[in-house]
Amino acid sequence: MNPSFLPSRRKVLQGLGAAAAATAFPRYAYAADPLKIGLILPMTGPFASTGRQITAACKLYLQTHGDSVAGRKVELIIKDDTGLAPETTKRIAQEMVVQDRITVLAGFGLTPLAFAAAPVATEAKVPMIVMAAGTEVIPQRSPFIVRTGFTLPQNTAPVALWAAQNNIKRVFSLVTDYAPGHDSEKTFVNRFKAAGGTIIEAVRTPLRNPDYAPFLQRAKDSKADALFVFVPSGEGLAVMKQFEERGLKQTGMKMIGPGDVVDDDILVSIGAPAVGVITSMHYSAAHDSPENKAYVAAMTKANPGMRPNFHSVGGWDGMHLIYEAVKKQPNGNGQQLVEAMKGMKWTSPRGPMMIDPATRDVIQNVYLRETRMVNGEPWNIEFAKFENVKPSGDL
Ligand code: VNL
Repeated sequence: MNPSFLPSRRKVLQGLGAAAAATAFPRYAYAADPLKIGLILPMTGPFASTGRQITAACKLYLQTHGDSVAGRKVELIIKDDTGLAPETTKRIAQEMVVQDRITVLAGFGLTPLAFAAAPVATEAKVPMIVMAAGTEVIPQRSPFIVRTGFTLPQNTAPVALWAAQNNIKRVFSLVTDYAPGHDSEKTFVNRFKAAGGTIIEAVRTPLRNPDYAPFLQRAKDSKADALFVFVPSGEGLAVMKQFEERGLKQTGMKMIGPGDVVDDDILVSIGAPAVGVITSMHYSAAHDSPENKAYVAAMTKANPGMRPNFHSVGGWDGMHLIYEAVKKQPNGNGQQLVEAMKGMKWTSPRGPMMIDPATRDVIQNVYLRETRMVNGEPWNIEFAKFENVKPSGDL
């Protein structure tokens, strides 16, 4: 064919207009239509562990549940957005809609990336499964978003209550300066104060190239009872290193927060300094259930040296949600698939979870954990449970 008959790549990518035009024509799905899942994740850069974990979990789901569902062949298309470039995430989402004609968009390692892709899902009318990013407001950005990960208020509220009830009176707070950090800080500060606690200082560190040393020195000088920390997955190693090097633990200061700072992906690398950290989180690789034992064994077998973390279950359960929605609506369009997802309930490796039909967000148990050495390795050992915690963190 004469190449001049082909629309130029540039024209196709002119943006949302092109995406909308491509989907303005009805697309009839036949039983043989492949189920194409477009995974957009940070596979390189500072948040590559999130991409690696979610990719591993999605591939494992395919291996264990088969690469076809309701007669449709499942195809995973994985693209790297590097983690820090929302424009790249948006462009990839557009390409996946227009060129790859994906059925579902999925992945989304960080909040700004999920925000960037949301209008593409809305325009193209394709479900967008948020597997990692945790800012509460995300599902409000598109009626096609469904979340299988967690929210920061959900994972922060329990540890605020624990601190207030465990003789912690004065807290120094440190969060990463972007939407999920703000969510976490707000939840902690409001709930801890309401329970009688005092916040000495609340500092925010940049998302790009953070240097935690000066902040941890300030935390040490503050003589707080505890240091509250939220940093996104992957950053915990640097924070724990400074906490250790500056001798904060030796002063008797407790580290508390949502569980991102003691992420299972890096916990073994952190080692002994993590012992004694108290966190609240929806998933621990040490969660004691038959589903989780099977999951951890299979993930470790398929990915030697990798311990599955909380982002991995966002991927695993995202695949489950897609498979189950397609079983209910084998040839469903985007809207029908989202409808099928609403209210769905199942037992994940993390424990019971459901998709709240009103918010399209996840309702799940959140556990209090203490990092302890077990057989020479640190694990986040759950010691209390809050059931069916809402995305708002209301307990
Ligand atoms: C986000 C929140 C990302 C928590 C994370 O890891 C995390 C986010 C990359 O919403 O950007 O642990």
